[in-house]
Amino acid sequence: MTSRRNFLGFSGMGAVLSSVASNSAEANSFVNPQKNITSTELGYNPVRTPNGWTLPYTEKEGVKEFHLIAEEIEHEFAPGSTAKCWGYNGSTPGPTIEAVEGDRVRILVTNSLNEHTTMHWHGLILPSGMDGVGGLSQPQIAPGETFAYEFDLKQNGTHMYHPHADEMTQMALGMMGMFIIHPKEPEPIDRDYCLLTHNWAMHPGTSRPAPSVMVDFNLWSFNSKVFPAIESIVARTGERVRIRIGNLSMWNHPIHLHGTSFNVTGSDGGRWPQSAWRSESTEIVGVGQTRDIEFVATPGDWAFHCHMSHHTMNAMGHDIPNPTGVNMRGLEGKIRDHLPGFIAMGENGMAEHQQHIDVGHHPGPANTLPMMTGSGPYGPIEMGGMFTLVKVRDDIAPNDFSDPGWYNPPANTIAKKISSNPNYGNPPRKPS
Ligand SMILES: [Cu+2]
Repeated sequence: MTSRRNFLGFSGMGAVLSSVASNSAEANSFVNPQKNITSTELGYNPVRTPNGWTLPYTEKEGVKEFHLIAEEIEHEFAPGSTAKCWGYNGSTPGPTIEAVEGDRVRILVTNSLNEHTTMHWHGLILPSGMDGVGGLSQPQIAPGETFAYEFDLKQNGTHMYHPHADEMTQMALGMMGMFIIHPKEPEPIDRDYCLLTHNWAMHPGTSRPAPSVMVDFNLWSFNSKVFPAIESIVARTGERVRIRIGNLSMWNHPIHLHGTSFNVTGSDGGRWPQSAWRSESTEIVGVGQTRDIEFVATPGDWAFHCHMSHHTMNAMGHDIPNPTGVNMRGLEGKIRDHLPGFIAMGENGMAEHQQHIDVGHHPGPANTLPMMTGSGPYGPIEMGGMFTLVKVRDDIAPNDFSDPGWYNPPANTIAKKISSNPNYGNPPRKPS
């Protein structure tokens, strides 16, 4: 078995690749879509995986060979919360696999876990024995073993991969990735992004996701990151942007984009004929499904998030008594006699949670993210979880994906205060 260290060198992660590539004939044939290879050379416009990466491959006698390794990793959801997760090649989600319809691919899967695993290619049309269901379509891949999967790509679209062995545990800990198959003919997309949704039960103060939780999760992620650690989707005004969204979590996610009407244009069935497109502002991406949305970028900083409002929060108690409207004056001191540091919150709403956290006098449990976090140019954004931004500017170069900072709106196009008098005006109320 190749040692993990050697393997990572061979797989070309980051700077390691350049030193290996210069003195290894095999590594010279390495195709790394993240390095400056043009879309013409690749034959497709590569997908960008925010906070993630794309798996390089070697071309071997007409077969594209990829190598995944299942292993335990140290993962950061956002600064302030790290966990021992399981993933592939050093990350969760595992690296995005990209290939072209008609390619023959060989995917080596090395198991570096302490229990067996397999790999299922979710949505792919392939021989039954390559489908990766442990015990059904193949023997389990024991710890230390490497299996080879090899098949022709007979379709195009947005697909996923995940284990089909102790699936509940292995997926709960982060083992999953996206598998993008481009059509033979290039598509008129300027920027192509992919996001994999997931949920995690990180009990307060702990550092391993709990696999036995079925519904009461407390971290909701795009590409295993939570707001404000999720990279922005960046585009230039007028560009056609596609975001491919996959769901291997335990909930459905109504994914919502502000400021535009997008088209739902595809799935694991590839890019649909235009007659099948739907104009939406929110699209439910069901468990086990993928959906592609496309829109023409308009300038601004636009929220892009799951519309389940608890899915845009970080760690929180879901079974606390309702404090809204409860007069808690006097209560705080009495509870503090028993619980030093207790702060009575929520009488007027929950927004004060972030204020208390931000000023630092209400630290939460160790390794646990506050429920609301993140700040914008006008103050706290009061979000978490599956929330990020689409940032569109007029002056972004074609291959520039760097964060352009905050949007500076044109004069007279921003909501503004016109009164501080609570009795201002005469708003009509529903007649009694
Ligand atoms: Cu959601």
